[in-house]
Amino acid sequence: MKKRVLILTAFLAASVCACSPEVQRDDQMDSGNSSKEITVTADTTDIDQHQFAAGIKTEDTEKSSDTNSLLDDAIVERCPAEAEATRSDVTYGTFTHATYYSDTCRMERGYSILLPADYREDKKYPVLYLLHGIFGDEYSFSNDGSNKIIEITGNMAADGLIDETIVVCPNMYATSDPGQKPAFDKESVLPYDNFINDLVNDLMPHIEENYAVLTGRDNTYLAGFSMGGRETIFITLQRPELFGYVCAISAAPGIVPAQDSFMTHEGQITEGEMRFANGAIEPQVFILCCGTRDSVVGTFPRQYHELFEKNGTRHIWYEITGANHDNNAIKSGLYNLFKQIAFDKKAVT
Ligand code: FER
Repeated sequence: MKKRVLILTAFLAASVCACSPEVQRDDQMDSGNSSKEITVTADTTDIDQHQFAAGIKTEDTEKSSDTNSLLDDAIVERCPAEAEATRSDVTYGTFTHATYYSDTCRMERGYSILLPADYREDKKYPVLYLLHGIFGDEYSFSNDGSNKIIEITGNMAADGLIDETIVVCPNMYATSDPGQKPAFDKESVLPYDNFINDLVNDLMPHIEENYAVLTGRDNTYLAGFSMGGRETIFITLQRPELFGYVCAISAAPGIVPAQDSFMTHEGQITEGEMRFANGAIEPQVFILCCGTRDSVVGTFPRQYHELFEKNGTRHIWYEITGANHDNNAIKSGLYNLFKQIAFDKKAVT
């Protein structure tokens, strides 16, 4: 059944107005249809879904000049150029694709996995679960070379800052109905909120059984972009004992009740529940970040930060000056997550 969503028009128009001319050009590059009425069908193939799944395509104009940032725990807004560079002295890992049976979804489901170049069964590696944006799937990150995930993890491991790390990119749309598709309405979003069950009960056990991974929260990391950032926060609050290092990049609205140009969100939890349960173990590192020019989620990540502050939920909040809903934010979040891991783990050993 077709569902008409006219609000996208107003949203895109509003987001363009809120930006400088420079940023408008970037946005137009991606959608080019900000003044048109957009019809979102049940399969939502007629809007550019890529901007949601893995970020808007923008040129990286502002490179960080920070070259010696790894010796401390300071946040660096931009992923340093050398951290994302393709180096001839580093052998990088590669993404492959595999499947697992999900009891939650009652079907076989896919994931992409980045194994270090010299991955060996007789070693053990920490794991990052990395969650894509709305309309995405397990290929959203692995098909987009400009997020530099391979380079950032490879370079930081080659420099001895972090252990070689496995990155698992699941399909976050945890539905048991193969015909169900994501869209901006309450029913269509539910499978994202159900992903916590698939992750914890199906995917993580599968990864732990089939790969040489270190287990436990010290070696299990969670990060996500946009819709994936929203679920990262939700999952971390629900299961803080599972993930020691967490980063929610440009987190989408809907954890708490909200209204934006896309839809009304009833909220997964209340504002007062934006905290860990009393006595809960908390992540060693819990980062929230967002670009200052995010044209999709706007100030919702900041709202999460403010709720965390109000509720005494320990976290790191920072903004990436000039970044949109794009890979500049993704690279920054990943880099800083690994940087905090590097610092934290060095500090304890
Ligand atoms: C919303 C705004 C943004 C929303 C989801 C998003 C489900 C996600 C954007 C993305 O993943 O890029 O209101 O509601």
